[in-house]
Amino acid sequence: MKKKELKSLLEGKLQRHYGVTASEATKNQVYHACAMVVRDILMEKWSATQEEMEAKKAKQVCYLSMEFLLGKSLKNNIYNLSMTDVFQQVLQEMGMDLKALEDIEEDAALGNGGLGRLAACYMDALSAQHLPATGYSILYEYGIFKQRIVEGQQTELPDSWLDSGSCWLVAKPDETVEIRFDGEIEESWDGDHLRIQHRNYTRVNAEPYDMLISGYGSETVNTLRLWQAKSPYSMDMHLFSEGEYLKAIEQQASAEVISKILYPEDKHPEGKSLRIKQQYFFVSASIQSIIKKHMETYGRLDNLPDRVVIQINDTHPAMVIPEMMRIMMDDHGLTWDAAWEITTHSVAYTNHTVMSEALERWPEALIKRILPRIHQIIVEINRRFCDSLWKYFPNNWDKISSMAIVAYDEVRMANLSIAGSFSVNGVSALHSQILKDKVFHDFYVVSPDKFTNVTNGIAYRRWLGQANEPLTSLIRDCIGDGFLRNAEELCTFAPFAKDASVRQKFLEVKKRNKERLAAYIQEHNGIDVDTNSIFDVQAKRLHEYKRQLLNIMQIIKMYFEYKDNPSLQRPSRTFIFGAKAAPGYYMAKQIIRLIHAVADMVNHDPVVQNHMKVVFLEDYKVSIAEILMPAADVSEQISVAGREASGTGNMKFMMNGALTIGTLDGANVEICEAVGEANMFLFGLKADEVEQLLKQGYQPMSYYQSNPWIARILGAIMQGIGRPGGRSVPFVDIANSLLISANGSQADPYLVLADFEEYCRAQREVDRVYSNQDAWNEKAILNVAHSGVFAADRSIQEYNEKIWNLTDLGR
Ligand code: RUG
Repeated sequence: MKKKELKSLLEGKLQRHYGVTASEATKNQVYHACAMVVRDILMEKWSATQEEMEAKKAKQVCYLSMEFLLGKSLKNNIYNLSMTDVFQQVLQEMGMDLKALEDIEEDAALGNGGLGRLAACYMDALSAQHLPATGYSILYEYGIFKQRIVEGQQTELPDSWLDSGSCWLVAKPDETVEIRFDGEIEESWDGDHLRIQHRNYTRVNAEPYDMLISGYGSETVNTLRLWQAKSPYSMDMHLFSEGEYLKAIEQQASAEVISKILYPEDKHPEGKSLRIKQQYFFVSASIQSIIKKHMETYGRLDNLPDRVVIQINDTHPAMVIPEMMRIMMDDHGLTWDAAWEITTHSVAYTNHTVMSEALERWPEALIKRILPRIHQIIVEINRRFCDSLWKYFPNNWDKISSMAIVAYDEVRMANLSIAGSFSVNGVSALHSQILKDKVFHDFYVVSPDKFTNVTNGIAYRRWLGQANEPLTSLIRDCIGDGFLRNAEELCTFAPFAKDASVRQKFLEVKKRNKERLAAYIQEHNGIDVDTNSIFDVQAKRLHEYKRQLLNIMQIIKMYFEYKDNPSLQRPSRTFIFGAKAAPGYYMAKQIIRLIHAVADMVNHDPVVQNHMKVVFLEDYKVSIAEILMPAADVSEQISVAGREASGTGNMKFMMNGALTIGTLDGANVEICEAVGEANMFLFGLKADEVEQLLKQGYQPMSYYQSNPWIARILGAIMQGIGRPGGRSVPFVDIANSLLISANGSQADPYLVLADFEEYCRAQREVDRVYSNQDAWNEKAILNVAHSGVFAADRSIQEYNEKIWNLTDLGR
């Protein structure tokens, strides 16, 4: 688009929507005008995509996910439309700055972390690969909480993102569907046809809002459909006139609370009825809309699996299985067998965790009360499934009951997901292997062909192209810009690692990015960090298995080493953390507090502060990650082996030229394969060694007794950590969690003490390599060059080849 045309489009929006000229408009008005212009352009492409899908009778993927962690849209859409330059120029002429407008937009943070961000990356890649897709989720009014640190402790504030975010939503009120909760099921025979009637139910309307999903350089614009809960009942005027104001709106409020807020729990599902309602609400709305559209087009359901594949992102949308059965049997009169055939050929399940506490289980009584018909269907699926297992495991009731979907008064969503789908995939090679060998081994024995792996990937044009313009232009200067369409071309950057002038330029790029982050830290934390120090970053959700504690213990050790020997020669370090803890996760919150106490101690110590600093970035989110990743030298991926399903932050850091210090866990294994062991810092027990140690009886106390550093650090943690000469805070519970087994539970279940010595060794190796800047930069460039395999484009191609078999709209 030419400058002139864009200018007149923007002026038109300002005039018609706000009654102002460009020179009168506020920044906020110009932001909204830009969003409207972009949305119009996308809408045209979206209509063309829909037409093409209809003409080609295309097969599409319906990606059901409770979470889509989208971040900001304006910059991404303008970039994908290749309109960054023209926007910049026109806005400049209007006396505005594109970057400043981008900053007005709040992150759309409809997700907790990796799982939600993955869904957003995949939507982007699907459009870029011109593959037809619709994402389905909930239009949460409040996304993940805003984290505020008060006196070193996390507090949570609501995140209302819609003020700046609603301009990306297209309301589709005519496509509203009805969702039914509670009540009773009445069965009656109509000849030989069983009639199911749902009586006394509570009705909630699901209203769709569509977001248009662009992809880089692609004409395909896909849809992300977000459902909002609305009560069909207006206020009770009788109660209102009686003065019962709260009661008058009670019914309305209890329906609308369903889409009020994203659950901020990450791998800590609780048996809450609101969560069940959220899951069923969005699953039922989505599948009703999918089936309705399919019936309008084809008038039959037997060909549904040829036109639609329903990918469920973790077990959260697993109720799609009984819900599909319900709609096909009760509303369309299909037999059980016909409905089951269609369901199990349409649904595919991605597992994202091996942690048993994160595999969802619902109290059966709760499902029965809230979703009586769904409960009946789940019970019948379970009966038939257990029958079918008999032939594989005759007389083996233990095995069958461990695989059952309903047992011990619980509904096991993972077992339901496996039984009701045609594909089960893990998200890294190691994780998928663990699923087959351990977590779902018995299911694997029954249906080995169902199981597959698709290693995660990232929307690299956002994480490299947009977030790191200086590095992108250095790569472009060396190898051209083909890598922005085909990430595999990044490998042609590898030979430049040997080129001294490229290494020098790489160093300058890193320095610029570190300066940008340093300015952010100065502004938000008031801490002055040295951009010549190693920027060592751990940014991810706070969870014990991710072992932020291991990192902070090593930092305390370094602190003591400088105190013991102030002339110690080492490259200086800036340790940077970004992490939200689930509000109810006590130990995670304690660890955040410990990080702050250590920061207070280190940053105020006159002897140490010139050698090291500790920084905690408040409210870590997508837009902070975009500043953080490009500036990192060291990427901390230090989970206990066998627990992190994949990780995706590890990929983003690598692509921006950080060297990984990590265990052989999740996708770190594949990072190691791609870049080579010599270009990262591996340490720690491997997954099978972890299992073995835990099985044979892990005694963390023996490490405490034999390693004087561990004893000294834990002693300090117990006694109290804080600013020299100031108040210190004791962290007895943290130390105890590593040493004492309470109520029969394993002390230090994530083997922090077992891996401590090895981790410290790897950190000294980081110092050694960093001391030779040339050697470091060579390795960093090789990391960038070998990161192409972690593009979401590759993951999407694999999903398509192994599972989806979609129609390519590009051909
Ligand atoms: O913890 C996993 C990450 O390892 C993974 O990279 C990400 C995307 O696959 O999903 C995360 N995850 C898992 N988030 N929530 C869950 C709970 O099942």
